Amino acid sequence: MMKGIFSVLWMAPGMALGELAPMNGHIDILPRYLNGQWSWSLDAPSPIGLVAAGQHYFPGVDGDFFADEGIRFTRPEGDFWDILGVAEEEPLWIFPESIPSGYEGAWLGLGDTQTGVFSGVVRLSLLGVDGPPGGHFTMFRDDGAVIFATADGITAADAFNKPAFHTHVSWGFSKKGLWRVRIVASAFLGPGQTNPTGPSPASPLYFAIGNQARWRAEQFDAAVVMNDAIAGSDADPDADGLVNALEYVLGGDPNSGSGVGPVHGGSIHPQAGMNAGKLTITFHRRQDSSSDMDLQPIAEWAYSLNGPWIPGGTVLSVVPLAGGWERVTLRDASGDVAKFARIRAVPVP
Ligand SMILES: [Ca+2]
Ligand SMILES: [Ca+2]
Repeated sequence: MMKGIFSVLWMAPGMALGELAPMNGHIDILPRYLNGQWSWSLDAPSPIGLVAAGQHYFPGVDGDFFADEGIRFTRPEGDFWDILGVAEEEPLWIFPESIPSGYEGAWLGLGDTQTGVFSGVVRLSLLGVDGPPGGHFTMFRDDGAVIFATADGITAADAFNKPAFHTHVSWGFSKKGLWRVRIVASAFLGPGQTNPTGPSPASPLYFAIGNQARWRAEQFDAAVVMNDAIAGSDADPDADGLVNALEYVLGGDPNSGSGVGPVHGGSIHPQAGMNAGKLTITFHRRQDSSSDMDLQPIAEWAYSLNGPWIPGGTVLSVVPLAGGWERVTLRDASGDVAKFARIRAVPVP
């Protein structure tokens, strides 16, 4: 996986920087060539309509596709599907080529080619994919045609002669997280295979799978969103002592040192207290504890700052708040009296 080395390529004229915005529904990707220059656009349902590429992300929910909960599938049996980069029976996440009626997620096609501009096809090549370490991206069609696949490296074979008409494809990812897929277009202006256009700038397409990745896409602008040193789980870009993973689970703003959570309006720093002679800790968490949430906060207790840290606690109160949040107070449940308590962000099982 390459990181960050092409960050100037997508700052093409007319593309503004800013936080990424979600885009759902039927979306067509349009490489276009006008006045000797390539550009990339996205054609989305109203009210978004036609916009320059590079400013939106496609949200994916980690839930069973067949139960209408999200875009999680299971890798089929058979050696052919090794190309997806996951073992048989393992999960993978697919923005699908074909959808059931009423589907509200993002499904992405390649739009109609401009008429009267090119001689022959528009060739799309995979320039690079950034995403979770060890993850793989595959673009394929339901008939089994593999168009792009990173599990066997990115080579000249990762190319597609796009038909003139609008066509949909599946976009598969082997891990949850935030992904950037960059595609380059080229074509001939003719007559025949003459007058090549040269390659287009790379189009960044952002896919955010799982609640934490969607949160990341909404918190950081395109210039830094793929930079783990700023937007990654372990980073603390606002230097308030809470790494982004803790900002995420406690409802903080990763770009502000404010101690008040912008969504739930309470303290993002856990508060210590006493109840019946025992230590308590109060913190905020999401009411949703589905796998889509990725991380959740748990309380741990210790007699010394060096540990051992023992997870658990007796629930004293759970107060529902706006925006799907709640405020929780736990009390030390040990026989002795703990002197220290902390909150740790752990994966949702
Ligand atoms: Ca922070
Ligand atoms: Ca913060």
